Amino acid sequence: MYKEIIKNIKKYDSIVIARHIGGDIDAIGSQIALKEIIKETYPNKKVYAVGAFSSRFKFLGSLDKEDDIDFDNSLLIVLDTPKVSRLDVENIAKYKNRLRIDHHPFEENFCNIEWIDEDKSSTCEMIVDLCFNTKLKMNKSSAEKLYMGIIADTNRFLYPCATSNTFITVAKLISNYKLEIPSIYEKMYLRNLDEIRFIGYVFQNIKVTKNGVGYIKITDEIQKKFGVDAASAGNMIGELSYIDDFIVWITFSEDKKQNIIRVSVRSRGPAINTLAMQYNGGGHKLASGIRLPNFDLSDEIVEKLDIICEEYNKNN
Ligand SMILES: [Mn+2]
Repeated sequence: MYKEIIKNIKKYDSIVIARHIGGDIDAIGSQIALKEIIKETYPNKKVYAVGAFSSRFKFLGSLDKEDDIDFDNSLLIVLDTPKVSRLDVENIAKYKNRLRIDHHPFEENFCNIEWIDEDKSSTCEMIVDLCFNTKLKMNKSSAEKLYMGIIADTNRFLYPCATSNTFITVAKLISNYKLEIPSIYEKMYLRNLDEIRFIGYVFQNIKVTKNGVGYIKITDEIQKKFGVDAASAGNMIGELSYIDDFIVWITFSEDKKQNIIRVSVRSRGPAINTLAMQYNGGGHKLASGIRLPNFDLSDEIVEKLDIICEEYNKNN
């Protein structure tokens, strides 16, 4: 697979790198890092990292527009995206040649070459492996972004997707590129007091069902009251791990700008991605996301999760 990927990167002078909508640190980090890596290895190639920019992740760098791309003669590399409908790119059909690198559970095939590895913590970990096994060259900047993606998707090695291989990869990355961990964590985790007070609100107000589903609806009004944005509200899910009363936890946060409700679900036991798929969402077995038009279906989803937990409790 490594050979096949390199062969294709070599073949094209123009390469476009895309990833899922609502890009997170793993998606945008792997995207911008891979662009830097290809530029470092093949300085004459044109490389574009495309998709919506999020000022929240400005420490990862900036993105390019899809203008003046010669689609017929470009290679599209899709990162961290299990479904074509989740892709943040104008029109995938414009690209004849597509390559995908992803660690989500397989959902559908939409590229001619696909490297899918569910056992990898993150797409960033896959890109590091790709570099360590080929002549693709990282530098300190790309290594730092890839490290950030691994840290984000494992929640600082808290989640079970962090395997012994992840630790080996990360150790090599830190020592080869002399990564300065305190400054990286400062970029990723420094927060203002408004956000911390908002976390306090979430802890105070989250409810729990009979069978262990923690749930909270975070309206636009609440976000305004605490001076946080929809992205911060969506990120609250990461704060709720290791609460003994929850087996599954879910946040519904209103995004007034996009006119949607961002839903994040996490589990410590039962798989929740099949339920997410029923609502046009998806993701990993224990970590999924959904987008809803409004709060109408939220109670129904919580009820279904409660049934999933009831089943799970019977058997465990
Ligand atoms: Mn990811």
